Amino acid sequence: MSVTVGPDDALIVVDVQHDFLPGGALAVATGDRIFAPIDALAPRFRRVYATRDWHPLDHSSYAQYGGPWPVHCVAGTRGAAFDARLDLEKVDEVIDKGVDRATDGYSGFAATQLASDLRIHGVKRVFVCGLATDYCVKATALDAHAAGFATVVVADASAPVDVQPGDEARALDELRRAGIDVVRSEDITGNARVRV
Ligand code: VGL
Ligand code: ZN
Repeated sequence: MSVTVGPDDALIVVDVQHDFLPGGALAVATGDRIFAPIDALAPRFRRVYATRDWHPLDHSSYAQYGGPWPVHCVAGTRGAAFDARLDLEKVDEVIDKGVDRATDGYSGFAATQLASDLRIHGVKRVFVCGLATDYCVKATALDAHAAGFATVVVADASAPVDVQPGDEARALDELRRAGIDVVRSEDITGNARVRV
């Protein structure tokens, strides 16, 4: 299946932060694979969003508060900062999520301005990529679809935590069943930033 980037499309790059990359507190082992595909994709979109997991020190997702995760992405720390390999020149808007201790913040749409900002800019379809496929990419894509945006997940521009082997495949299946297209970046054609 091939899909062509047009003027009503936006790219949402999820949580490309130190703590989710090798060496980080909640590292995605294959996380480095996303940079080349994202670099190739981002310049072709008229609008690019980057989400950031941005938690308080007492966030409810941390193990010491009964949650599933080690402390990660504490607001303002190096672990929460974007990796320098993400070209912020291509990013139009940064969306912080999981800012309240009680919201897990997996989705870029949870308690943020993302949906209204997309609508203000006339976006009809979103392409979602980043970290991690089986958590925040999945949740963001499901919420985008539920909010009425056509939704495409770019599998190779994303990478999974894979707490259990097979979590990535299960997440992609769940997305397809919800009506979301799952593609690889080589199947994406077009460039909304050049006149054709
Ligand atoms: C994420 C676990 C906890 C993610 C965020 O970005 O996928 N995963 N917080
Ligand atoms: Zn988190």
